[in-house]
Amino acid sequence: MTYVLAFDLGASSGRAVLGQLVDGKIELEELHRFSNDPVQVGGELHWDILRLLHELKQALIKAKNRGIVLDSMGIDSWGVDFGTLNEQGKLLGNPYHYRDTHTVGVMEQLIEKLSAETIFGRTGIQMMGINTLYQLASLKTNQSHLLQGAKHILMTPALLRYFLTNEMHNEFSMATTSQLFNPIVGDWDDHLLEAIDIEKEMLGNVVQPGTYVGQLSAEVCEELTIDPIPVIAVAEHDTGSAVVAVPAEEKSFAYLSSGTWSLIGTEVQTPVINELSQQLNFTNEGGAYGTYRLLKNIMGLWIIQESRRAWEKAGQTYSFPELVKLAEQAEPFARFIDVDDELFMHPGNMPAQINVYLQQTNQQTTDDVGSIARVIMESLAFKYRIALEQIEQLTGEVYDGLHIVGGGIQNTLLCQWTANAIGKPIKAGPVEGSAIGNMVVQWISAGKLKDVWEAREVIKRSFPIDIYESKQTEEWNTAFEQYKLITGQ
Ligand code: ADP
Ligand code: LRH
Repeated sequence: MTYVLAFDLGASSGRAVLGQLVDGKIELEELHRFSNDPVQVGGELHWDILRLLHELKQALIKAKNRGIVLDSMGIDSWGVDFGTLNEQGKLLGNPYHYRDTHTVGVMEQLIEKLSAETIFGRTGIQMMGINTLYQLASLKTNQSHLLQGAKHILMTPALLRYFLTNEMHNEFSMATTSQLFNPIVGDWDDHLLEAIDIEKEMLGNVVQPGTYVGQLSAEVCEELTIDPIPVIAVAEHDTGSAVVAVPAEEKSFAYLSSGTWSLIGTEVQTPVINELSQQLNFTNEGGAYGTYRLLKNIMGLWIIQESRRAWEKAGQTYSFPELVKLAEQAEPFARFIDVDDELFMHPGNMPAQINVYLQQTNQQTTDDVGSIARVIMESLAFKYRIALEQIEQLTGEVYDGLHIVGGGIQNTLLCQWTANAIGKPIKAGPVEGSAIGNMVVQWISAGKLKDVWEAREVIKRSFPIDIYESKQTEEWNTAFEQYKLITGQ
């Protein structure tokens, strides 16, 4: 029996998952899991990219030691970040983490120079300060060493893939997250690149999800004493892979990919770039097989992760299930936050930042752990409702529920509250959405699955999907009005 291997790197953790197709069902096995810890150094925040490469290699060694034969492998990761390489293909430095402060104010400057209409109109991508466009503009302005002698820019999965194969190709789904790719012309955008003074050649060609992009290099095979493995450029943006794995039955469906970020949207065949999508600040990220993800990036479970880190630093350790339990016991609808407030974007003492928000909005501050967890979770659920209503406004469709995939579905209370907030049922599963979408693209390339719709049927019968019916509609509707009033939405 042969396997495919999916490397799925989220902002908080990474995993290598083995997949098999057995009697029309997918069987998964987590081969290797590791934390993804950004490193602060010299006042800057970077990814430990070589450590991540090390972890990928550990997974390959584990597979070898188990005698596992891999038909192919693919890598997906979080969006927008990248590494730069010189003429000899040497990495010029540790890639920045998108939460580093080097981009603060850069988007606003570029909007002044080019206008938001131009930037959004040429890319269809949500205006967010973390986008590659603003990161590169900042590096250029600050004459960063990362651009001194740089000849190549590779987005994170393409960079790791290059380390393993020696082949350089950026991939479509990931390329579109940069806000430098023009989906109408199907290429990097000359006008934007010129405005930030970056040569197009540095970004190179862009391959579509499902493309065979080489095999493990002789050097890597020798180091790990393994045979070459074919490598597929999957939908290398983790959200792109996650949406491939949504077990939808209808062409028109709404999803939430829930992890460090909450990505809520729908799948469309052409980007929706108009006045309304710009005004609502939606994005059109490229997906597999000619699709686009019309979605909104919402701050997500990052705020809980980061609160947990702050409590841990203060000597109080809570697991995620413990935090959920404490949230459940706290007073309902006592406070509200706009989870997308800039206060919550950068690493820091999140409970303290929440209290700053509460003070600014004349609400009662709190140091109670359960109350902090509760305000985050309730406010996320309400934000999902706002975004879902906006998606319906944009597409003219009415969705009969919301699919949720990703690690966040393990927070069953948040799933229930989301159902309550949107007044529609939630279909939660699978947890490993991105890894499954990653392997599905490999199987479609190998001809083992016909297309994404056959894949979605297979996913539906392979994994448990938990249904949460909406409850306490009146209370949640009343609280929603309060939430909107207090957060000014
Ligand atoms: P990413 O891929 O972005 O790193 P994941 O999809 O792995 O993120 O989701 C991680 C998040 O899922 C955590 O931040 C946490 O909020 C939530 N989570 C994970 N396990 C649990 C659990 N057992 N109970 C509640 N929440 C959980
Ligand atoms: C989620 C994600 C999201 C954004 C962010 C930077 O992991 O990929 O879609 O791009 O990370």
